[in-house]
Amino acid sequence: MADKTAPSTKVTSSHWGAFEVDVEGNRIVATRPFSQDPHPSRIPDSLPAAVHHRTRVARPSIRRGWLEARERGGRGAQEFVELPWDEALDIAAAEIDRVRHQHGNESIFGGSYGWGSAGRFHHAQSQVHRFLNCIGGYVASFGSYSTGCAQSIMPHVLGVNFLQLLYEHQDGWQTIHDNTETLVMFGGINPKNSQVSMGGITEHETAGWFDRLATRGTRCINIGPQRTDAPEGCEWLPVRPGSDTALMLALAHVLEEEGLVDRTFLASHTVGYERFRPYLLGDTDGVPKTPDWAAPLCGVGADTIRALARRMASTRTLITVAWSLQRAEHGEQPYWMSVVLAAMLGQIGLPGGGVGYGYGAIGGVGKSLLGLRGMTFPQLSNPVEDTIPVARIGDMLRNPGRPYDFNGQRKTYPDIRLVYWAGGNPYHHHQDLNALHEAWQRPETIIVNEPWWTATAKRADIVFPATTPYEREDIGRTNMDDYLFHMPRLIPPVGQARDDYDIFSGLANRCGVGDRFTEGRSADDWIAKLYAEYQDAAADVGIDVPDLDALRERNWIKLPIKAEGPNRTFFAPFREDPDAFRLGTPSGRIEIFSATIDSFGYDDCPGHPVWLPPTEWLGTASTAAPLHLVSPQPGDKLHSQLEAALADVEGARPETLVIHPDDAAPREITTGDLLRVFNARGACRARASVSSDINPGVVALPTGAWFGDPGGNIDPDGNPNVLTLDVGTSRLGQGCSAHSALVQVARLS
Ligand SMILES: Nc1nc2c(c(=O)[nH]1)N[C@H]1C(S)=C(S)[C@@H](COP(=O)(O)OP(=O)(O)OC[C@H]3O[C@@H](n4cnc5c(=O)[nH]c(N)nc54)[C@H](O)[C@@H]3O)O[C@H]1N2
Ligand SMILES: Nc1nc2c(c(=O)[nH]1)N[C@H]1C(S)=C(S)[C@@H](COP(=O)(O)OP(=O)(O)OC[C@H]3O[C@@H](n4cnc5c(=O)[nH]c(N)nc54)[C@H](O)[C@@H]3O)O[C@H]1N2
Ligand SMILES: [Mo]
Repeated sequence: MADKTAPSTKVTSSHWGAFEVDVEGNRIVATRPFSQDPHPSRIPDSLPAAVHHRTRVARPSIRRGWLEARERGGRGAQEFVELPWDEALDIAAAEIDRVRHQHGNESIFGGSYGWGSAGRFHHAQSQVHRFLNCIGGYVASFGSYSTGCAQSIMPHVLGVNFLQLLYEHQDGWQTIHDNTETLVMFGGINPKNSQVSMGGITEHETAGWFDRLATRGTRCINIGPQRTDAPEGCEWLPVRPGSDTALMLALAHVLEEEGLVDRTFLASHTVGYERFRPYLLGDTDGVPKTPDWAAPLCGVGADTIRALARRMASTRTLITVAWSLQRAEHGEQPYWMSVVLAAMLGQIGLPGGGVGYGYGAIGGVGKSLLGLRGMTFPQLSNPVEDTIPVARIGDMLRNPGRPYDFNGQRKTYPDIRLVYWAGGNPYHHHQDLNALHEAWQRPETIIVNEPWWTATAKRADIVFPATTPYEREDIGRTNMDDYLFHMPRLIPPVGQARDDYDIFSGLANRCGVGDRFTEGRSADDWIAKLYAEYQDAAADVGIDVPDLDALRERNWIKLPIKAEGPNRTFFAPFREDPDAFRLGTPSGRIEIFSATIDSFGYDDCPGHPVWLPPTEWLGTASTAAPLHLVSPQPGDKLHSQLEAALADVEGARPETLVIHPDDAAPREITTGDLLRVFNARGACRARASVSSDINPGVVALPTGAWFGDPGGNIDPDGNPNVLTLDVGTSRLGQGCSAHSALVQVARLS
């Protein structure tokens, strides 16, 4: 095969979009925006420095205490010994064999959550899962930190697979533009977040659509704790975090009170309103959910609530809900209640009406493309059936054998002896990191494949250095983007890094399953095979894609898979004929009351949506922890990726915490001050940005700073997950509750 080291400038793809890369010798020296992108992301600016950063893992490394005495304690506190590849692979394979033979594959956790990097073949999750399946399976995880709670509740309510609804079936931006008069955005729609989309996003469109909505006169209302959650020009209705369900109930109450409920739609397309209505009116609990009831809970005036409800009933209204609302304790409730509110308005199934989720969360939502599948490295099947809800990893490690509830099932946490992680950073993504760190000491062995010495790599026993996408050839494509990329190998592997595929091939050979894992193919062979299958699948739907050599030559192509003009509203057929187009719920209708959920008997998620205050929110604020911390996604990177380079920039660390002037003044805090942010779970440093773009009582500290010091000390760079609460959203969803946390802030003198 021809030399795959590319000439000096090539385009590659990433989760934050395509970009041009300049290479000199063996180094990436600069990145530039891709010509076809109207709103390119600046995230790749820090990429050259990150790829060649001193924090790259240079060689296979084993923690000294583990290597010498199989000590478990000391993770994160001990030095590593560098070993030659063959020796390190021998040791890791022998340990994997020991654990699976002594304790069974049920004792191996391979959930390995995380975004890793774009590129279809070198997809770290697929690689690790395939390897573990070849050796007899592993405990997997269900759902995501992004939408785990919604993935559990929404099938009960709407009878759809939530991810399919999100990515393939929601109204496209053109449909919204043409039809929606009022866009009611719970949690905003943030172009900062829509920079990113899993698998890639080439033309960043969200900001451009907001310009067009403004020209058209669409009223866009951002309901949430931060003005900056929506583009400039949108109205801002500040609400207290965690209170959206109360606000939605009050909007629903106004509809009832003022005769604005679409009873015909409720009768023909929903079940259970008669069970919900007495709760709404207060007949069941003596508390009518009026605007006056909700006002002190959510911080929005009763008159404003009334006016908004009337506006929603009298115009074509699309309610959108950010994923952040369900990344919080009782996150099931605002999601369920948003459907009930939309059903009461009777616009579900009308173009630009009803309810939608995650517009802006990632850039691919609302693109309306013909889903063209393919290019998936087969993971094979997992002989171990046990899975955990993804965000319950801390509980799992802490409590082997403990029973727990999940979406109607009574389950038991497995007894995990070995953890294998590739393509994720739990010390970035998990909540209550000090507690995680204690639980993390329990397994006998932790193996991590990582390009960088992240907090997770530093707390592993065996670390294999992985290549980044710029060091290997791959194909970039996703169902949510209309471009196809050849991702060239731009530079040779940094240090002794190897592709995940090579690492797992090496382990598979040693564990006696080499042929099963590789099927006799090299990475090149796999890419050629998967690409050929993709080409065939495209041809089946009449789309011509060039062969692999031609794609290599062209670097990228635009695919003709974008719907021109408005798309067909997914619920339109159901709206027109609910008997012919039944939903996948037990009743075939939208379930305002769910007999299934009711039968679970969960007090934290009963049979219809209810107001359940979170354990930690402004309603339970104390002098020790008076402020609500939201920890949104960072604007300058993807999660913790590229942090190595960003943290080097003078003054960039610790991370910036946004605080309202009313909260800053009594603490004598001004912009630029160094802060201590703390609660009973931990503490981190942050740098103050005093701004009235945030609600009083709320502070925002983005995720993504690498976790520094374990134990009770202060995290130096500002990782909010030392402060967040590690509880499931409820027994139903068991999702991540990152956005429900109370903290105190003080100036660090
Ligand atoms: N407080 C709080 N916490 C949150 C959230 C929140 O809103 N608030 N959001 C949550 C959400 S929605 C998410 S999705 C998670 C994200 O959490 P993660 O997905 O775990 O975060 P990343 O930093 O993207 O981790 C990916 C890791 O993969 C590594 N990597 C990249 N390419 C490769 C490769 O080819 N091979 C290997 N082996 N490794 C590779 C990167 O270096 C990086 O360390 O965070 C969650 N945590
Ligand atoms: N640049 C960049 N973009 C990203 C990512 C990234 O790391 N960097 N990560 C991607 C991933 S994995 C995901 S899952 C998505 C996440 O997309 P989202 O879940 O939408 O994102 P967040 O940033 O967690 O939250 C958005 C806003 O919700 C508000 N909010 C928090 N709690 C509440 C509440 O109770 N009520 C209301 N009304 N508002 C609230 C906060 O002010 C916050 O800024 O973003 C994706 N986009
Ligand atoms: Mo996410």
